[in-house]
Amino acid sequence: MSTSPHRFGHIALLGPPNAGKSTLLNALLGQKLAIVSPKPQTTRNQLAGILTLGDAQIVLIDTPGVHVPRGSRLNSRIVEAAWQALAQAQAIVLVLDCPFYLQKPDLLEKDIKLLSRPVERSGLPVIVALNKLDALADVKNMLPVMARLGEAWPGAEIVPVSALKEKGLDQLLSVMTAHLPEGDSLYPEDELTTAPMRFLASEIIREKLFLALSQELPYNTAVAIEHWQDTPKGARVNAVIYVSRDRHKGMVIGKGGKVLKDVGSKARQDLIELMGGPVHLELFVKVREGWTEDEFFLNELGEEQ
Ligand code: GDP
Ligand code: MG
Ligand code: K
Repeated sequence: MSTSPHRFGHIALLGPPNAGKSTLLNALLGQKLAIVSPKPQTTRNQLAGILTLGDAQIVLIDTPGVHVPRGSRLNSRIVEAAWQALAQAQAIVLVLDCPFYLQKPDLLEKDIKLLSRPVERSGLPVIVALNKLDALADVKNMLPVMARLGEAWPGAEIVPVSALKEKGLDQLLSVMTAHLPEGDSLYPEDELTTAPMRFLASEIIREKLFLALSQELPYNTAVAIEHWQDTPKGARVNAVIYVSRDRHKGMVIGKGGKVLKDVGSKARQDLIELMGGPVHLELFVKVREGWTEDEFFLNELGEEQ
C-alpha cells in the first residue's frame, strides 16, 4: 500500500487590490484572520496563516495588493511587502476578480502585465484562483477570461472559486498541496498564524476604522497597541489610533464620541472571538503629522514587515 508523502511549504497569495486575497485566506483557514473591507489597500502588511491538512501543512502568505507604488513612503512599503512574500514561497496563487474583468477587459490586460514581472522574476509555479464566481450572471461568462489567463501563464492551473461563498476551495487546496515539496510540518496543528496577537489586534481595529470612516481618511490612520496585559479577568488592551491631521481627530472620534465608541465595540467583539475570552479595550486618538512619510515611525509600527 502506498501513501502519499506529507508536504510542507509556503504559498503567496498575490493579486490586485480588492480581488479577495484576504477573504480567501480566511475562508481557507476557516477563521477570520486577515481583515477585509471593500476599500483597496486594507492589507498593509503581509500576514501568514497556517493551514494544517491531513497530508500537508501550508503557510499561506496574504499580501497587500500589487499596484504601482505612488505617493507616500507607506505606499511603496506596501508594495515591497508583497515582493518579500515571494522570496519565501514555493508557489504563487494569483487571486483575480473575474466579474471585474468582464466589466473592464482592458484592466485584465493591465493586471496581467503588472503581475507578469514579479511572477517571472520569482520563477515560481503559478496557480490562478479566479475569484467571485458567485457574482457572475452565468458561470460560462468566465471562459474567455480563463482562456486569456491560460495564454498569459501557460501551464498554470486555473481554479474558479468563490472565497465569499466558499466554493471551489477543496479543488484549490489539492492543487496547492501538489505544488509543495515533501516535508514535515513546522508548526503545531492548532497554530493559526505566525503573527503576534498584538499585531492581529491592531489589524482588527484598523479594519473597523476602514469600515467606519469614509473616503481617504482610513489611509491616513495607523493603530499601535500601547499596552497589553493578560489578567485573570481577561486581556486589558490600550490602543492608539494615529491620524495625520488635527481635523481628522474629530472625524475619528465622531459626534459625542459615537464613531470611536462604535469602532471600539466592534473591535472588542472580534477580539473576544480571536482570544476566546473577555477583553477590555480602550482606544485613544492622537495626531502625528506626516506619519505616512516618517521612516522611523513606520519602522516602529512594523509597516515594513
Ligand atoms: P483583498 O484586497 O484582495 O485582500 O480583498 P478583500 O478580501 O479585502 O475583499 C475585497 C472585497 O471583495 C470585499 O468587499 C469582499 O467581501 C469581496 N469579496 C471577496 N471575495 C469575494 C467573492 O468570492 N465573491 C464576492 N461577491 N465578493 C468577494
Ligand atoms: Mg487584503
Ligand atoms: K480590500
